[in-house]
Amino acid sequence: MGGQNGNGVQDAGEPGIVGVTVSLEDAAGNPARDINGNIIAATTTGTNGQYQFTNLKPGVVYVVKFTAPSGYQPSSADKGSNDTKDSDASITTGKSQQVTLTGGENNPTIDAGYYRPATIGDYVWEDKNGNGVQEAGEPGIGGVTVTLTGTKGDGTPITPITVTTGTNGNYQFTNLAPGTYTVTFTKPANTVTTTPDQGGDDSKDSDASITTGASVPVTVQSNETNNTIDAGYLRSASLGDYVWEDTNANGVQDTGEPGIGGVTVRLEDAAGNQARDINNNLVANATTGTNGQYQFTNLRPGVVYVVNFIAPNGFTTTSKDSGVQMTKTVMRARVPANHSK
Ligand SMILES: [Ca+2]
Ligand SMILES: [Ca+2]
Ligand SMILES: [Ca+2]
Ligand SMILES: [Ca+2]
Repeated sequence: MGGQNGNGVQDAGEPGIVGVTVSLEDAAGNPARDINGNIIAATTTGTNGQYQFTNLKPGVVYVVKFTAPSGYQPSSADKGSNDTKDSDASITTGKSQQVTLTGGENNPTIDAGYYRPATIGDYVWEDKNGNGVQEAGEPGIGGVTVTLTGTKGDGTPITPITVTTGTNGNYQFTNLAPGTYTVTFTKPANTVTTTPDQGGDDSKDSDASITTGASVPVTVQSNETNNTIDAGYLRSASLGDYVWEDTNANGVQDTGEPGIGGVTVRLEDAAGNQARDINNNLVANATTGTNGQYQFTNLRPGVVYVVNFIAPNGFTTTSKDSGVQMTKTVMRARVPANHSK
């Protein structure tokens, strides 16, 4: 009687449920009577889920009523084409169709299938280093919209369900029928989706498609909890911020040393090519403002950036920052320059 895939059909490996109350009623919904006119007592299913009423009267209407066991939900009735393998209990009343027997008949086709609710979750996090793996120091992201769509095991599409992640980044869809579902994450503002399926541990990786935000379809069985459906996002970083005239050439920004405007600053990758931002677009050169400041924003955490300062006319660049491992801290770039006077 236990349905694990929720399709309403008794499949191989789906166990019987012991201790379920089964009663027999007449056409009017009263307790039924046997061939001798005695009221038939309710029974309970045995260890393999089986029950039987014997000594019944031919030619009269009987209805089998199943009482759903605690923690279980009824499978849909009359699925598939084989009455010996389907469920006959109405999901609302627990009652079978009316059955009328002939003398000597044994009808073993009146069955009931139940499932236990399934759960899908459970985490949206900030993938600070952009490696696609949940690690210590990478916090959850709250307020992210997560939507569940899909189809129950009996083929019925569900009405989409939407939840929002809590402050710790957790979410969960509970009380689901066994079935096949897709989880779609809505990307938070100012982030990009990390690459899914990294690192070989599904409980620690991201499952959201970079293009659609959706997971692959996930199938859950009766009573199953799948908490491996997660999404990681990177927040962009920035880098700057100052070019100045090192009047005394000591390499330190001293009081009274002015910023230099109009300096071209090129951001490069480790190979010396023009760098790309968090969205993989080329980063345009910056030019310092009149106070010597510049900034590159919308950069990708976890990749190498090199800042290449192109000395303005009349100045000589005496060193160049290189091999900068991006973090979320803002780098103060120094450009010692000798002003020819
Ligand atoms: Ca089944
Ligand atoms: Ca049946
Ligand atoms: Ca990570
Ligand atoms: Ca996962």
